Amino acid sequence: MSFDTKNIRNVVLLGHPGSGKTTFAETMLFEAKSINRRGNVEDKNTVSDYTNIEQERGNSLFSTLMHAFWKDSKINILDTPGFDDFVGEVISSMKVADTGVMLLNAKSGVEVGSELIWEYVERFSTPTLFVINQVDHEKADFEATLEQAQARFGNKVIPVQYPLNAGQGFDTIVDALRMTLYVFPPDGGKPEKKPIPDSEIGRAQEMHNALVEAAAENDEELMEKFFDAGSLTEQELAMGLRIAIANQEIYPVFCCSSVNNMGSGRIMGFINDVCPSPADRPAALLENGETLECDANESTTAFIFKTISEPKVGNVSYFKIYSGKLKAGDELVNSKNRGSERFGQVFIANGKDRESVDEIQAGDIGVTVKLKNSHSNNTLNVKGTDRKIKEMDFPAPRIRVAVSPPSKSEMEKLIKALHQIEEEDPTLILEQSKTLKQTLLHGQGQLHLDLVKYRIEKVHNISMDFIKPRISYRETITKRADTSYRHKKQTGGAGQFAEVHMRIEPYEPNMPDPEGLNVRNKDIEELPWGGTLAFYWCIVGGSIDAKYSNAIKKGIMHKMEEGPLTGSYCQDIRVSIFDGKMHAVDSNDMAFMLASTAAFKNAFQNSAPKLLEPIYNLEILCSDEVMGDVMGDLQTRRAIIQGMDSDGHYQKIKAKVPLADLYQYSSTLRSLTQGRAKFNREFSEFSVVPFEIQQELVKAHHEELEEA
Ligand SMILES: Nc1nc2c(ncn2[C@@H]2O[C@H](COP(=O)(O)OP(=O)(O)O)[C@@H](O)[C@H]2O)c(=O)[nH]1
Ligand SMILES: [Mg+2]
Repeated sequence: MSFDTKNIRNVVLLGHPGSGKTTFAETMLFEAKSINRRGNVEDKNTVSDYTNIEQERGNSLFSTLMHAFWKDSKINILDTPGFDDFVGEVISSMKVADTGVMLLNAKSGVEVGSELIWEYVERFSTPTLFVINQVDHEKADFEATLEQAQARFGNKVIPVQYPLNAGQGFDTIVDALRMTLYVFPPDGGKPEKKPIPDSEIGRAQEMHNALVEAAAENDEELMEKFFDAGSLTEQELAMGLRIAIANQEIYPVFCCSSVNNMGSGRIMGFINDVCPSPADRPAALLENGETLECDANESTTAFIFKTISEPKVGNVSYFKIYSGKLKAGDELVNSKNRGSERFGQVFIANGKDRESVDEIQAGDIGVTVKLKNSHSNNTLNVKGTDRKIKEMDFPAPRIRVAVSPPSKSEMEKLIKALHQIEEEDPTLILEQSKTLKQTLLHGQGQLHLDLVKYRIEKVHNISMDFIKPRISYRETITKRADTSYRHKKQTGGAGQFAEVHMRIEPYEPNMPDPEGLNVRNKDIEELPWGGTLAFYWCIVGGSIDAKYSNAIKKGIMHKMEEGPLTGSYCQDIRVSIFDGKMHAVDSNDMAFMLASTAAFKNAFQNSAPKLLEPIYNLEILCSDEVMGDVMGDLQTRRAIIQGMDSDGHYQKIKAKVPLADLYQYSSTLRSLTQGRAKFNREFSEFSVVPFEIQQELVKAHHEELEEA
């Protein structure tokens, strides 16, 4: 059985953690009879949250692919984790989805997680519905949630339904699109359809008209019909809405109680009738700027949006067919590495359960196992076709930790396992930092890195501890110093002799030439770690042969790489070599290198050296009520507030904060605000470390050197 493109609906469930996405997916599957028993999050038996760690924590941490057959459609459902830490899972699911379903929690209104995801709805131009869930909750406030959604997401947010009796005992929905009242039996499921009572007819009609207007707005023919007849038929309405939704001109709002199984059937019906099929979406963008229509009769192109490795199975790849068809046994060529891959089996999935199928068509989402060398973001084509679907972009990491090194043999195993996780997770970066002499993990948040640790320990059986990562400081100078150093050694046969006189000064672009010196040659070098070394040759009268200038510069670079204060990189220094001595027999490159290293070190100590630390721009989005706590905490982190902005119900704080004070910021912020805040950070500049902190760091470095 293979579904035609036009009958496929790829739906991604979005929203703040706890809004009920996983529960909603479960009711969809149950209503569509994909499962005959409805699990729940509390009993840890939902189809979507099937991994041990998700069940342990009671939250989704990975995106999960499921599907439900409803009327004519195969609805592929991608349930995503709501935490901002796992935004990578959201991005990859949104890449392949054609409709977003954003769940809002009727008892808490629009929460920060949903706001954050909205950014991606806009970026991907995903046609999106809202579902105001949990209307059965005693504290449910549908109206307030709807108002907040309109305030936050704009006046294209238009209700299709409202609950007649929200709160405990909820069982009735007024549907203004169908102009029908739905009354659910106590255990949910299929509602009884009734006429809308007189008391509600006014409001329902008003909502209906708003929908009709939205549907007819961009279609003159429909508009005329509407004015002539005073209404549209259900089919005309659906047609108009289909276009309006696909163009993101309307975000219709539904209501639902997932836990009581009331409302999901109607929403699936709407997805079937009105939401876009993959062929109704704009053609997919390719890396070369061309586009690709979703057409089953074209040659085959598949795009891998997610890979995971499963114990016993190995590599599991999730892919979408962007054009053509894929049969089990087909061979495709990876457009990145040109390797040929056999899709021995093609599956459709419901969480951990996979069902093998013969073929899937353009627009559909499938799963395969045991691909040899294909990863997330790779496009595979039938031989003779060469396309690359535009790759997904993932946000830069926000936090970092260092890995406490276990024994050497364990370390090798650990790095290998981390590499494997890194390969599956594009939002995680593993870095072996030579300068910091640490293995670092950069991720999206504490939860994200905790999940990595969990997998390393439980799946790979390696113990792993996180420690505080070192900070990459820089060293520079603040005043001029002149110095000279004579290197002289007499051992057995040939001796070593070199004498170097140098001036060092803080470097600034376009600074005047060094006072009183005669500049012969300027070598201004951008350093690989940032900043500049300006190396001036000012020797007059041949006191040092120019052939030694390279060795002298090397000697300086050597110390610039391991600064005199704390062993950190040095930057922004001008060194002028203005005098010296050499010996006809005993002078050589080595001698001049050693002399210049020592001279540089001396001069550095005498030029009021300063330690610089990395400063990050921090941007925090938080709700009003936690603003005070967030600001209070920032004050303990040497933060400099740059600005505050209010954005709907949210406050945006911009600050500059030293990286050294951002350690564990992600978990602090989460516990401080119960998840009602998020942050981004970005390197800004290096700035001078306060004197007391500099002294502590210098002392610590010297102690470390003595120990070694
Ligand atoms: N009262 C009520 N609780 C719900 C509803 N939907 C979900 N929940 C509960 O809300 C919590 C979070 O649900 P879950 O599906 O895991 O949310 P997710 O994080 O968005 O996937 C769980 O305790 C659910 O039982 C609902 O419609 N009504
Ligand atoms: Mg969930």
